[in-house]
Amino acid sequence: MRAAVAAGGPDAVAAISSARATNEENYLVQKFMRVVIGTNNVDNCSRLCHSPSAAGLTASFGLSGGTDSFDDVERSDCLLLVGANPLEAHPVVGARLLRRVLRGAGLVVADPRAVGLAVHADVHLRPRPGTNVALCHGLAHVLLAECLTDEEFLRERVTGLPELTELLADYPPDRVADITGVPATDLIAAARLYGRARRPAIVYGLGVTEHLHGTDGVRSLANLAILRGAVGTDRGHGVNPLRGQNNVQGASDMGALPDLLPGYGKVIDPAARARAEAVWGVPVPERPGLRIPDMFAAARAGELRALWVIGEDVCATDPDANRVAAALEACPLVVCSELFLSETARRADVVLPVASWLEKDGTFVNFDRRFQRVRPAVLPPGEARSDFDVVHAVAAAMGAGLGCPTPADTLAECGRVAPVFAGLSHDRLDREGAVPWPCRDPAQPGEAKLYRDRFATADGRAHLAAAPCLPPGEHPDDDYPLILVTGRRWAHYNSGSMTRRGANLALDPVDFLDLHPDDAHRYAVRDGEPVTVQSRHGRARLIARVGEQTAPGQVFCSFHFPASGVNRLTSGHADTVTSCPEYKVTAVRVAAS
Ligand SMILES: Nc1nc2c(c(=O)[nH]1)N[C@H]1C(S)=C(S)[C@@H](COP(=O)(O)OP(=O)(O)OC[C@H]3O[C@@H](n4cnc5c(=O)[nH]c(N)nc54)[C@H](O)[C@@H]3O)O[C@H]1N2
Ligand SMILES: Nc1nc2c(c(=O)[nH]1)N[C@H]1C(S)=C(S)[C@@H](COP(=O)(O)OP(=O)(O)OC[C@H]3O[C@@H](n4cnc5c(=O)[nH]c(N)nc54)[C@H](O)[C@@H]3O)O[C@H]1N2
Ligand SMILES: [Mo]
Repeated sequence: MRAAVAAGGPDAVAAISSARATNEENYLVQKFMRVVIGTNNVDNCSRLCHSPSAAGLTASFGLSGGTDSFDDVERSDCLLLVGANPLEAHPVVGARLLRRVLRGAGLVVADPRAVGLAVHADVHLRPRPGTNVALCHGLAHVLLAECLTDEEFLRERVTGLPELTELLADYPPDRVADITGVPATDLIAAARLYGRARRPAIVYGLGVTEHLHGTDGVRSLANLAILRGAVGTDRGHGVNPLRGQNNVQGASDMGALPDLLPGYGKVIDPAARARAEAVWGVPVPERPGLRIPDMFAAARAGELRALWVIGEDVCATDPDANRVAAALEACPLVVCSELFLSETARRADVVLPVASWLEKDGTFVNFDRRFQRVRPAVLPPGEARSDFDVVHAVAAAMGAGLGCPTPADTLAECGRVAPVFAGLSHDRLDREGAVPWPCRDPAQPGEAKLYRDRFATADGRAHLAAAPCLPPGEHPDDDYPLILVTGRRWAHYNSGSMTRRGANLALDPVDFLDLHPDDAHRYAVRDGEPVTVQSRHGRARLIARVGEQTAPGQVFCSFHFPASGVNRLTSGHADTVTSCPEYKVTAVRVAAS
């Protein structure tokens, strides 16, 4: 890395930090990059996942996290579940939501597929993939038209109503039905359920974010809670992303992001930099760093000379995988910190074996912003060391010290850089179990529910967004007539590197492509037989599974078996605000193989 800095300057080095690692490890990685290397080139897999939530929720409400605690969401009398499949991807949450529904709460599900909780919904909206913005506007149109809004809340605590009202005139249910494929009657029924509930809650997932206009999707969804006065009040339980990795909220909270410091101070804000500089004792670079896709582009252009990939299997899970492999090939030094010899580790110049969460000490932040402790339950195998020790050792080898000798010291230092975490410490978590942020003072309980008094925006108000519905990046045509949606299956986890090694493989041994009987017939594909899927970017081989869970014209698969090549199919299109990949819309064709 020293040679890379000497040859290309600090910005010729970049790191991808792990949303699976602890807060303390993520804090150290970003500190290493900013203080020892001297660059903001650090990012984490939130980029591929819920970066549109961070951007959208911050713009609408002021802070980058879900608005309410899950315990509160569970008390809601009407759930609006959009683009999330918690029975498979968040089974504990899914089971608790299902219990709530079976006990009488209303349920509206918006998902193109008839899976999971959709089967139990009062109304199941099946929008065409990539049309969430129009769908939300359609619901908002009905809320306004039928006076199901909270006028006092809108007057006292909200900006942007005139602009949104004007935009919504263009989204009557009939037009929205044309754009989304959702019948107008279903749209009206869903809006009435959400609009008439006493304490509605919105819960959502990647079906909202992983789109060309994912941030607009989040903001349009937030509009619904704002119109109802169901956020920051007792009249509802807000807007809640079901975040993915065990510590993806924490990795971002800790500032493993190219434009944000720990606690979300902006790199371009001199006051935020000054706070970090006062603790770190060195200047913080002023220019935001590279996002993950820009790191790969810089590598392909010969500008990136060293890339440290920590706990992310970019060759398996980033989109347009052929181009990711080309980037790693072009980069003179690739270092990979891993539990296993992943697809990425295989292509790295140096592999550093690291310990898993079961083997280390620190904290995670879960999806409702609660800090919780993890402690070593077993010893790491062989020469594996924690990411914490590895980052320290690499800094030491470069002649630098990072301070922060223990994870507890590290969280304490983070609290000095980021006032929103100042009230947290390992001691306190050991005593109290879980504490949510913001928590500015050791004497405060932390804010499980946000925005009771004011929103955290500059003017203290919630901001309605009047974003028009724009088309997705990929469109079907004669050559690629189907839309491929990718997502999760219950028995496997992301790259599958942790679930294809054990008994889970027996639960789900085959990488299926789900398709509708009409399409199976049209393309002469038979249930249980191999199928080749071709997109404009690459090719994958899967096993056909014919059924009615997917709508005609759409196919679905996971990305849990890298050998099948699913992420060679997905495109470089990404959310225009955050660069989150458009994993949910790829035009493909299928053929028996
Ligand atoms: N078993 C298991 N659990 C996991 C994971 C795993 O790999 N396996 N991964 C973890 C991670 S990292 C994450 S981020 C979470 C993700 O959890 P989820 O967000 O629930 O996961 P997905 O299955 O990717 O997508 C959710 C749904 O979005 C729908 N969808 C696609 N396009 C659209 C659209 O345009 N509009 C709407 N309304 N819906 C759409 C899909 O049909 C899918 O059912 O899960 C976490 N939990
Ligand atoms: N087609 C398609 N692709 C997708 C998605 C999609 O919906 N569709 N979803 C995207 C999303 S939301 C996400 S979050 C990404 C996830 O993608 P990744 O983060 O790449 O996948 P994981 O399998 O969760 O974990 C990556 C690696 O971390 C290692 N690991 C586990 N614990 C530790 C640790 O403590 N330290 C270190 N150093 N390594 C560790 C594991 O061995 C594993 O190889 O995939 C994205 N890719
Ligand atoms: Mo994720």
